[in-house]
Formats: sequence, C-alpha cells, structure tokens
Amino acid sequence: MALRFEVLGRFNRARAAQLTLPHFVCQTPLFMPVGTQGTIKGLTTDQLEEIGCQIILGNTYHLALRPTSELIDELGGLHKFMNWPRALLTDSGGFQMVSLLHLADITEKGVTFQSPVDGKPMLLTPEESIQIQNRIGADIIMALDDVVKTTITGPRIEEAMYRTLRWIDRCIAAHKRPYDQNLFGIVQGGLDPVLRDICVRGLVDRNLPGYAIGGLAGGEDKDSFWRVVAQCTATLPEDKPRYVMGVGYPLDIVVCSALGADMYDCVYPTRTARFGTALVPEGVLKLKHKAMAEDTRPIDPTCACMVCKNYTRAYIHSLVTKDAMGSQLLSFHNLYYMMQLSRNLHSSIVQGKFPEFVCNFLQKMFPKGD
Ligand code: PRF
Ligand code: ZN
Repeated sequence: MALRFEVLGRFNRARAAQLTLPHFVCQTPLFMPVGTQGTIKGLTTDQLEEIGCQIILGNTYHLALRPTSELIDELGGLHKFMNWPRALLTDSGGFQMVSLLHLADITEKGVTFQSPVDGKPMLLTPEESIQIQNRIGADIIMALDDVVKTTITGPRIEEAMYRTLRWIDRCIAAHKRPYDQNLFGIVQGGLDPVLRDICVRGLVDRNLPGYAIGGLAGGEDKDSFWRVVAQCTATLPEDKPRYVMGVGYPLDIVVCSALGADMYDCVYPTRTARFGTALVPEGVLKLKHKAMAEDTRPIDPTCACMVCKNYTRAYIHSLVTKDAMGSQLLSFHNLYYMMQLSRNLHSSIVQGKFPEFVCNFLQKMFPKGD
C-alpha cells in the first residue's frame, strides 16, 4: 500500500488522522477542491498552497479527452504537468459521463458514450479507466463504478451494486502501480441498507487502501443521506480512510465527520463563487445583492484570508459578473473557508473539543430566532 493512515484523535465516531500519501502528508477530515482540466478555475497552484490545500481532485474523463493521458504521461505525470507538488486524486470517469452527458450507456463491458470532442462512440472499461489513471499518476485513484441516482428505485440499484463489485476485480487486476498509487473502492447500493452492507463487505474483502461512499448527494433527503453514511462508516475498517464522494456543503461535512468520514470533494465552493456567492459562518453571502454595493466590510470580518484582508464587499460586488477577478477572489475566499473548516474539524477532534466546535458552528449558521 502506498499510504499510511494514523488516527491521532477521536470523539465518539469522529476521527482526526494523518494520511500520508506519496506526495503529501494530509490531515483529516479534509476537503478536496475539484480541478477539472488540471486546474482549479481561477487559482494558481501557489495560491492553492497558500490557502492550505493538501490534495486536489482531477477528473479522468476530462483529462483523458484533453490534453489526453498519453500526453500527461509523456510530460511526466499530472503533478509535474500542472505544477502541483502536493497530493492528487483522480475520479474514474464513469460518474462524470453519466452525470454530464446523459448520453452514456452502461453495460457489463463498461460505460459507452459519445465523445464531446468529435461525437464518436467511445467505451470506458474498468481496465481503461485504471490504465488512464495510472498514466495520470495521482496519489489516489478511484475504481470505475456503476452509479445510479439515489432517487430511482427497483432492480437497477441492485444491478449497479453487483456490477460495481464485479468491476472492482477488473480494476484491481488492471492496476499497475499499487506501490505508488492507492486504488480506492466505491460503495454503491442506493438507499438500501442490505445492498450497502453487501457492497461494504465485498469491498472490505479485497483489502483496499481506502474506501469511498458513492451514489449520494444526488437529490435524496438529508435523513436518508446521513443514514447511509452512518451505516457505511460503522462497518468500514477503522484503520482506512473513508471518502464521501460529491459532498461539499459545510454542514454536510460537519455531520459526516461526526459520523466517522474523513474525506470530501465537491465543485460547490468554486461553482458557487462563480455565481457570486461567498461561504461565511452564517451560511452564504450573495455578493450580487444591491445591499453590497456600498458595504465597505470584508466578505467575512472573522476570516484571515488574503481577500478578506484586502478587499471590500463593495469592490467584489462591482466585479462579479463583469470581470473574472470577481469569481477568482470569491473562489479564493471560499476555498480558504473550506480549508479552515477542515483544519478546525481536525484540531477540535485532536484536542477533545469537537462538541464545542459543532455547537459553535451550528449556533452561527442557525442563530436563535431565525
Ligand atoms: N462515484 C464516482 N464519483 C462520484 C460519485 C460516485 O458515486 C459521486 C456521488 N454521487 C460524486 N462523484 N465515481
Ligand atoms: Zn476570506
């Protein structure tokens, strides 16, 4: 295995750990910003380091189309290509195709889809997904899974779960770099506890370096979402990282961490920045709002980030939708907020102050009388 996972502190089911990857030693719980074409939109890798970002996520699907995994491999791997010395994770590609293209069709062989570049039919098999991810060279690579929306019901959920289990063996067999890349399996099974249990057991039997909980954050209600996370974290091994895929609302990260999850990724903080929204302890602040036009305060007076130290709400209001700098400044602040949230989760768990942290977080977000 190419990772070490040492739990440094616990509070009930919550854990704070040190996750040692080939390119970086990370502290968990941690949030991973999503970079699509080998970049986090609007930020340089220096800025990402300054914010305290430990690991970023790249999408196999996007990178494989352009600039292509062969070219990335030839140029020395994605770390070098994008000038990012810290950890990287790539997702397997299937989920992106299904969620972005709607043209994708899943069979036992793999995911078939039409290339958005030239419209030609293409097939992504578990073997190919792993081969592409081996070329890209991220610290963590994800198995190709069969993802279905949690809001659908019936035999398709069961089929996707069993297919995900069959595909994991094809992924393991195809993986050529287990010495410096960690292959994570993905738990599927919709909202059905019996299917989730079969999938967890099946993956744990394969003794993988880490496990993801997939298929969530797709429109199901919070109660069902949290119940699946709680069930999976209760049965996944204590000594391996647990990654809840596609989760990025601050409140969900706090709840999932209390339930024993360690890693998260989402486009939300950067996407919402591009729509003019800042993440703040009270929830969100909409910079497009007229009320911001003459507001000389920083986005968040309690935030220590470069943007909050140097710019007013009025200035950012004047930029949003008019200049790329507006969304760049907001992305910087929002990712800083997510990194600060990760750091606070980690240190409060280590210091035995997790309940105080959660109470404080909830009181600010949901003040009395609201
Ligand atoms: N599988 C993969 N990537 C994902 C998910 C998944 O289930 C989610 C959750 N819907 C986000 N990203 N491979
Ligand atoms: Zn800030």
